[in-house]
Amino acid sequence: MYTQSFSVPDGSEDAKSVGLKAVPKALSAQDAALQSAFDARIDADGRIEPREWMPEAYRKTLVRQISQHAHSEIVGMLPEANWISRAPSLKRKAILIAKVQDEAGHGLYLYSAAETLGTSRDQMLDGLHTGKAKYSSIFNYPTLNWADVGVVGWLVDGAAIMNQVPLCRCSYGPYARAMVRVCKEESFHQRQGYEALLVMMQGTAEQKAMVQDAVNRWWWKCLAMFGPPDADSPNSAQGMRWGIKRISNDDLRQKFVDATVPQAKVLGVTLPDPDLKWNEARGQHDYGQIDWDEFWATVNGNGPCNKERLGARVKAWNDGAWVREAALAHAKKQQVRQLKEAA
Ligand code: BYC
Repeated sequence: MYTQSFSVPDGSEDAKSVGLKAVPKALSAQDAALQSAFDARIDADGRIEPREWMPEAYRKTLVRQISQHAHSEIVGMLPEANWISRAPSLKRKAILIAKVQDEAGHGLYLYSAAETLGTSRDQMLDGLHTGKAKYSSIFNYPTLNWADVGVVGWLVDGAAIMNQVPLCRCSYGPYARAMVRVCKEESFHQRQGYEALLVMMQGTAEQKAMVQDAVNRWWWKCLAMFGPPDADSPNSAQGMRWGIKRISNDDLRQKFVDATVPQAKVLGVTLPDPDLKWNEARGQHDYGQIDWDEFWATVNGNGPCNKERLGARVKAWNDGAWVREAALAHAKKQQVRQLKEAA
């Protein structure tokens, strides 16, 4: 089962029963002072940096979210990499290779950001490989044809940007800074996907039908990507209180729908939702019901590609063992040489 949340020992049972402020029960006078300095920094919208004091529950939440995010980036390489060898032209192949490489880079920035919280990369990857850690539901669906690659760029990366731009203002410095670069690259990814689809929509009837079919298959999965409705989101209130999350799951989902509708019109595709319509009074679009049972089944390991995705990551890790061993042996040799020279 690929279900359990990533659990990092925090040395404190109290952290499990936190309220809106994660204050362990018996705080020493020194800890109480540190906690109030931390709260004041958060209230003033300041940044927390790695060597500064932070409540264990804040650290644990960040490790959970950032490591899940990192896993999503590297698992997210798989559905698109599947099309590198079959891209329809050299230009599309070069763009796709660059995009997939960017996702690997995003994974690296994010693992590095999480490491500053005192967790090791091996520990995080073990969480992924043993199925304890989550990664985004969206990457458990197959990319069936070339139009899927365009739609993943347009809608999946579009949803990712909507979710990630507010993370550039996250209260934890290393995560916020990593997100600035990630968002710049994601916005290139989104535009390349949209442009590839615009070209297909000027092609044959068959090409147009491929695009519409891909939009039909991905639309609802992208809406679910933002996470459960606010009322069913156990982590939201605390995440927002700490300035980790800035905009709620439902508000981001609404912004995504409102931004995407006009783009779909320009593209000439229909979004597969009979209930999707402009609500004059709200100044936003109404939309239909998301299938949350399907979302949770996928998050809990039973989506169409969960086993394939995890299998590919475990195989890559095992196949790369010799590279890690060689790098360590080389580093050791260099260290011995430097010590000899210094002596
Ligand atoms: N899939 O209380 P909630 C990308 C989990 S990368 C799976 O609302 P939170 C891209 C959630 O983890 C996309 N699980 O949680 C990459 C929690 O479980 P745990 C990834 C999900 O943390 C390559 C439980 O449901 N983006 O786009 O406040 C190529 C309850 O949820 C999902 C990020 O990771 C999901 N969709 O909010 C192209 C961004 N949604 O951990 C594109 C950073 C929820 O308690 N992360 N869950 O066991 C976030 O912004 C937040 O963590 C989330 C969830 C909005 C995802």
